[in-house]
Amino acid sequence: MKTLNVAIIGYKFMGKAHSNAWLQAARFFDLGVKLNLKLACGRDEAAVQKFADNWGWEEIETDWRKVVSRDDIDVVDISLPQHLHYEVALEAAKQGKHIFCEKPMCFTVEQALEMLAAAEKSGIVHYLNHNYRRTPAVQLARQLIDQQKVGKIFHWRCAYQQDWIVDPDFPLTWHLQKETAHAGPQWDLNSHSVDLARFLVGEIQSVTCLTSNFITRRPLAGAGAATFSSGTANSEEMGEVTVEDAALMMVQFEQGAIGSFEATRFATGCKNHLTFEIYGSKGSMRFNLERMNELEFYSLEDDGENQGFRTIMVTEHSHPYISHWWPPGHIIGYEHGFVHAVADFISAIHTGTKIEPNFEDGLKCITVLDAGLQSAASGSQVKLTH
Ligand code: SOE
Repeated sequence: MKTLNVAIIGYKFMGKAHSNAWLQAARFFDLGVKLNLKLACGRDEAAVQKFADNWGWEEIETDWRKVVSRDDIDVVDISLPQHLHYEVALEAAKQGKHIFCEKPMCFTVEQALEMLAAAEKSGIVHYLNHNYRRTPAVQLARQLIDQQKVGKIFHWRCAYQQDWIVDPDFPLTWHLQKETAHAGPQWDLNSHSVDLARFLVGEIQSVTCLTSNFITRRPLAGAGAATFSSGTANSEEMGEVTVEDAALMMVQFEQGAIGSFEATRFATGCKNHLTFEIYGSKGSMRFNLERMNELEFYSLEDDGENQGFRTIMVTEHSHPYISHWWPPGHIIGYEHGFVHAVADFISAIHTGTKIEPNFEDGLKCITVLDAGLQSAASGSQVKLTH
């Protein structure tokens, strides 16, 4: 059986979620190849060694350029903050490595075009980890749409609400600085929501967006400060927040529907509250990531007096991915979408096929997000040219 040697670059939150997926995929899916957790890379040698020991990565490296140029590496997993995606992905593509890259893809449309061109030129499998697409309930929503159970879609309503920086003492982490994040929730959260909208409704042709800042200065980050975690001993010194705190975007879809996207880290009480609603000519659907095993469905095909939103428990073996896991009602979690992504990514490599979302999807997503920032800056609608 062929072995694929995987290297992961980055070892924080996404490094953890991806490592779990690289380990679990072979245990729950018949991949057709053997996965070898060959190498973990990060600047802090002691930290990445501890990470590698915990997850079973064979070797460590502190220089990503050495990783992507090694002949014995087949797959590069980019689990880094987004300001590093472009440079690493370009070099990994040039070296012919299959790429499993975290979202959001990069900073600009130009970077996305270059990443896509390099990946296509090398003939590699390139995947952009919008992990929520591989939530069984989201896949079921797509099946119901494809079966015309919702009919023509009129409305898309989506909100991705978190609250981890509502505390003014939360420090100035990389997510809150333009040079490392490019933008705030418009990039970090609306990238997920736009990907889901493209997957479930279709392409977007125009965007109108506004953004807001609620806290403009924060203490400089001390030790342990990270996503969702304020760490300790943050500095007395303050720094400027250089990205938006919230974004509100309205879009026109090419197929005629209109859509709204709310993205914020100031929705107090909402932890990872990604919700969408789809309203169509024959029915409607509602999804809430914090209740990710459920999909609410309304059908005009039900008898008149029996019409109403029903909650589908998406845990039957006939539902997407579930047959690989547990009996009905034994729910799955956040980490399972990453395992589904690894399984589908390896299948794409093994069968020489494409996987979605990939860098082409990423380019279309970045185009929408960037149009949103342009609209917020100008105060006008921005029409997209694909
Ligand atoms: C922080 O907002 C974050 O970790 C995002 O970067 C992830 O993409 C999201 O899935 C959870 O929240």
